[in-house]
Amino acid sequence: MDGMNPDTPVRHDWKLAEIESLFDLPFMWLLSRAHAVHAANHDPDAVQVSTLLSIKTGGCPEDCAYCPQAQRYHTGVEAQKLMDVKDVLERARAARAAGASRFCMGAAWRGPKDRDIPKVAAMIREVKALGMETCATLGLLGEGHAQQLKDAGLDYYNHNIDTSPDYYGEIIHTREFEDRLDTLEDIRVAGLKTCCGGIVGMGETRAQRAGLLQALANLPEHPQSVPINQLVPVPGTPLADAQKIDPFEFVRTIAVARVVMPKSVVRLSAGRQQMSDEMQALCFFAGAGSIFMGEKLLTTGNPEVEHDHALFRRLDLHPMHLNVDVHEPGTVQADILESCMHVV
Ligand code: SAM
Ligand code: DTB
Ligand code: SF4
Repeated sequence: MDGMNPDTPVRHDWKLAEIESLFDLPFMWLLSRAHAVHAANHDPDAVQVSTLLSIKTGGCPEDCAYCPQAQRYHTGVEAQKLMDVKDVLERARAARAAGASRFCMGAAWRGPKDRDIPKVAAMIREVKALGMETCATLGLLGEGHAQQLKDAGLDYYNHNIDTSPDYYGEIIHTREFEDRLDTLEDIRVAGLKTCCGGIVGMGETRAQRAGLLQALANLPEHPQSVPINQLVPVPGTPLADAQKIDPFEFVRTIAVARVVMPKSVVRLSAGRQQMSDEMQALCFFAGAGSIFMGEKLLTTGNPEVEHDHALFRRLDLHPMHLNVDVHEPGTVQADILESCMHVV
């Protein structure tokens, strides 16, 4: 079967039935295959570490059924205005000191207004000057926005398709699936790296999880970064009481993402606070090569940094892409590496 050989070339013509049959493999077979693809294309001991910051929180006009920041749902998230550049920089420095190599700035907008771009561009320039990779997730981009962000030094733009095209209408009504594809195209054309994934555990079927991965894998280029989020159910949102996805089904989703997009970095994204350490270990084995580190995602919780450092130690994992010579004694990064590698 295609996708069963770890040397399978990058493909953009995945059929839904092929992806469904990967999901249907016996669990152990699927995991062995996914790990083989992972090890053939990536260092399986290295995990890319990103930290998120909500630079503009709440009050969003959109109706995404999962989102605590949509104004129309009563979730207790207080709307705040766009942060000041100096406060963002302080948080980026702290994230770098805790071991993050990429800093992701998120805004609860449908999309940025023209007047927002210079301020976000200033944030990007300053964070970049710290030696970190930069990522922004600001919603739908308008004319020229992607290029202006690129010119400011942005490395990645995160824009998720969230779910399969045939389930999308159950989750979001205020913008179309095609609007998202247009923004993804703007990102690609501007030469930014794409971070694009979705959410599982929103009541979709396995076929729809396969449809999400098919839509991602059949983009003109595979996203360099593929965040797979497990729904964080937030009281007040329409999905507050969604049935939790079976943990092994979530691991399967990571494994199939790994096989169909062999060169991409798959991120074990939101939902880690609700996962056991053992489940996360299975996700790393199945091909996850990135996490968000830091006690908060945008508005919801994430594991404690110390807990993640200990998990890395217990699994002999280490953070990827530190921007200084990590072996130079006395640097913050050397201390982090040492702390992560120390066997407890
Ligand atoms: N407003 C912008 C947008 O929608 O593109 C950027 C921020 S938005 C919060 C970024 C992504 O976070 C969403 O596309 C969704 O995939 C993810 N997300 C939001 N709420 C979530 C939740 N409760 N559980 C899991 N993922 C969530
Ligand atoms: C992504 O795919 N997940 C992140 C990031 N990209 C922006 C966001 C997760 C948000 C979880 C809900 C919250 O904390 O508000
Ligand atoms: Fe707004 Fe983004 Fe949340 Fe949708 S996901 S409601 S666009 S902040």
